[in-house]
Amino acid sequence: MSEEVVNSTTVTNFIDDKDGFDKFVQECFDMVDENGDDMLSLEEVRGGFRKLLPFGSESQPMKPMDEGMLKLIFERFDQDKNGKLDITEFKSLMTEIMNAVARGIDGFPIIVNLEKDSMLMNAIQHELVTQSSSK
Ligand SMILES: [Ca+2]
Ligand SMILES: [Ca+2]
Repeated sequence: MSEEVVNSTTVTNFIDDKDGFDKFVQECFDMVDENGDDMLSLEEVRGGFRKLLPFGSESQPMKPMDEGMLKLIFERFDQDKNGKLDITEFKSLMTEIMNAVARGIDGFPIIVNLEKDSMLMNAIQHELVTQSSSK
C-alpha cells in the first residue's frame, strides 16, 4: 500500500514528531541563516521565505511577498523585539506555517505545486520514511 497522497494529517503528524520537527526547524534555520550568526535578520527571513515556502514554481512564480506583510509576520514572531529571530522564535513561525499548510491542504492538491527540493517536500519524504520504517 502506498501513501503518496499528502493530506493535513501528514503535516500535523510531522509537527507532532517532536525530534523530527526540531531537526527540520534547525535545518531550515541553518539554511535561512546566511551569515551563520544563529540569528535571522529580516533580510534573511525575506530570502528564506522564497526557499522555504512550497508555493510557486518556475512556470508559476510566487508573487513576491508584500514587504508590509513580511514585517508584520517578522514582528509578530520576534517576541523579545530585538529585531532578529532566534531558533525558538523561528520554531513558532515554522509551526504556524506548517499548520497553515495543513489547513490549506484539505481538499487542495498542493502537491502539484511542490518543488522537488522544497522544504515541504522534505517533510513529506520524512513522513513517508517514518511510515515505512514504523512497525
Ligand atoms: Ca543571520
Ligand atoms: Ca528576537
